[in-house]
Amino acid sequence: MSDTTDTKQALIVIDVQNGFCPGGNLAVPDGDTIVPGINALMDDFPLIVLTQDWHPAGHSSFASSHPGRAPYDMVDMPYGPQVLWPDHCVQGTEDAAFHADLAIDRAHVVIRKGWNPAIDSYSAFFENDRATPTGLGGYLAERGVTAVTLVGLATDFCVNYSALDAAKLGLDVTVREDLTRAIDLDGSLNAARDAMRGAGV
Ligand code: VGL
Ligand code: ZN
Repeated sequence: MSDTTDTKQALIVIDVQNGFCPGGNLAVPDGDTIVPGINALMDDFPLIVLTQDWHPAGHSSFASSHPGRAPYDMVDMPYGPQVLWPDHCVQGTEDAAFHADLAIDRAHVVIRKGWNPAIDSYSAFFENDRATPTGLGGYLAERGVTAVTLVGLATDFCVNYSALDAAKLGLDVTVREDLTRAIDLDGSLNAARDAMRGAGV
């Protein structure tokens, strides 16, 4: 990335919500420690996007919606394999709220995702069927954005999927790994790193 004050650059802050911070329902170790660095990085970008994991109660990605299943089990959904999660980021709850110290007033756009009861959505761009768009790709295209920098939670799920989709859309993608934290289920962090590097991120 050459010049971060270029108007073609956007910062995408993925899911910096209470649910993914210590004390949250799907806490990522040290998830809260990246908040000051993200706030500082906002100074360098003319366009700031936040994403918010925003599930209805009883969402199909929750283990509690699958009798006999436990969190972190895998199931086959019509759109492919899906990890089952603890109930998290339910719409309107404290768990779904942004971390209190995140500078949310600086955001131009907030993309809520995962609100379709039948499909999970890790990526800021497409739901987990990899086909249903959130609209962010169109928004960025219309604003003339050609390069995005990603930070937030979690490195190996929502950041990873968002980075891969951004690359697929032809954007120049940077992940500031120092401003992400991982869940790391069964080597998922290493797999995510390999996938992102392989995609030119
Ligand atoms: C996420 C699992 C389920 C994330 C969201 O933000 O990485 N992970 N929902
Ligand atoms: Zn979720």
